[in-house]
Amino acid sequence: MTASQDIQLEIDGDIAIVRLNRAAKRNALSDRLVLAVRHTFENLPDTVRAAVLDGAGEHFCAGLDLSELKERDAGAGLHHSRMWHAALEEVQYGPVPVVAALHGAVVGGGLELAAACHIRVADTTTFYALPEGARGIFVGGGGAVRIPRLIGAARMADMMLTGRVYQAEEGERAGFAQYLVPAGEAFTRAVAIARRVAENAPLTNYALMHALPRIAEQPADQGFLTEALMAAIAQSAPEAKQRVRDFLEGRAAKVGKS
Ligand code: 1HE
Repeated sequence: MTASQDIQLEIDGDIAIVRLNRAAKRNALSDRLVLAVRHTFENLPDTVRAAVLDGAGEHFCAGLDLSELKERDAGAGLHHSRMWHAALEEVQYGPVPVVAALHGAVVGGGLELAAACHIRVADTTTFYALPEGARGIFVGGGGAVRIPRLIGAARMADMMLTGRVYQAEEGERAGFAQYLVPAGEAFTRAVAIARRVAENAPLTNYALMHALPRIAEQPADQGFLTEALMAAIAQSAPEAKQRVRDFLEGRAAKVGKS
């Protein structure tokens, strides 16, 4: 199934595989590709329970398509950034959890896109950078909000001020990725993780995507109440009750013994 010229969409059971497909340009994010990302996540079939986001070729994504970087007045620049925000919101707060399969360059807007995903699996070829500093621009795809939440504002500022590049191992320790795998194995591992995520009760996945990041931003007092409301809704679903019964009656896997 093809979503657009620049994106490949494949539905494999209840998993969607979304692949940036501009390998010749290192998957640089043209406006057309950013809009295709938005359209793809907005229109995933109802049967999909988790997604994998991959990049064709040796690099996940080289960031903003610099050939389209034009001089914009302040208003046009604002709208361009907001267009990216709307697309990446669709990844973060779309219908299903998204597992990014990272390899090679994860830079600039490519890192902003990866940061909008819920789980990042990086292979040992992965490197992370924010060349915006060197290009005389700033992040505009939500990176200033999402990247400090992964690695802290101090590390992000250092990357942009000095051009520092994080290699895969160091990047995993810093918090860019939750998983580090051997070269060439990010996609296979991301699919396996997506399949595991797809087995969860839909309301649990909804809570993790939509409630958890908001609770984490709330003052504790409000967070406790939001957590209680979400917990009450999740446990009241028939599927949750069945899953607890399955455990109590010996039908469900024990922790650590799946
Ligand atoms: C591109 C882009 C791009 C490659 N826009 N065309 N991002 C950057 O500053 C990163 C710029 N890219 C690179 O540093 C390198 O290309 C890579 C390290 C990612 C890969 O290197 P390599 O040797 O594998 O590929 P290459 O030979 O540099 O690139 C192959 C082609 O892709 C070449 O085009 P060709 O027509 O000469 O074959 C490159 O020009 C093209 N290409 N990257 C346009 N980014 C919401 S705001 C976000 C702001 C940002 O993201 S700023 C950071 C931009």
